[in-house]
Amino acid sequence: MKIYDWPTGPYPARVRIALAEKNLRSRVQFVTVDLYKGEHKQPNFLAKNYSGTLPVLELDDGTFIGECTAITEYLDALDGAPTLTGRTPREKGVIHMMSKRAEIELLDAISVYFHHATPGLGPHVEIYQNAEWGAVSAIRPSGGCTTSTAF
Ligand SMILES: N[C@@H](CCC(=O)N[C@@H](CS)C(=O)NCC(=O)O)C(=O)O
Repeated sequence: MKIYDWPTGPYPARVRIALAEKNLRSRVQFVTVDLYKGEHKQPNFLAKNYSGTLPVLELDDGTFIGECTAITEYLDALDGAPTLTGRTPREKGVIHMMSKRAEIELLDAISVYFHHATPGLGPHVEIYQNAEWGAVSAIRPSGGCTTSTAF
C-alpha cells in the first residue's frame, strides 16, 4: 500500500495514528506530495483524488481511497478485528458521530481559517481567498469554542 502524504499535516497525522494503532506501518510506503508547490492540484494527483487533498491511500489493486476517516476505516477493518471504528452498531454510530463532529467543528474550521485568513499555502496555490469567511471560522459557534482560543 502507498500513502500520498504531507508529513506535518493534521489529516495525514490521523492516518499515521491509525497505522501505529493497527501495527501496519511496515506495510505502507509514504509518498510525499509538496503542498506548497501545489503538487496536489496537478492533473496526475487529481486523477488519484479529485478533491486535491492529502492523505490518499493507494491499494495494491490500484484503488485510491481519500478522506482520512475512510482510510482509517479501511485500515481498521483489514485484520477483521476493528478496534478504532467500532464493532457493534452502537459503537460504530457513536464513533462516527464523534469523528464527524471533530472534523466539522475543529479540523475543518482550522483549515478554513488557515486557507482564508492567513497566507495559507501561498499565492501560487491559494488562488481564491475570502478573509472574512476565514475569520468567521475562528469564532463560529460550532468550532469557535476551540478555534477562537487557538488563534
Ligand atoms: N477531508 C479531507 C481533508 C484533507 C485535507 O484538507 N488535507 C490537507 C493536508 S493536511 C490538504 O491536502 N490541504 C491542501 C489544500 O487544501 O489545498 C480528509 O479528511 O482527508
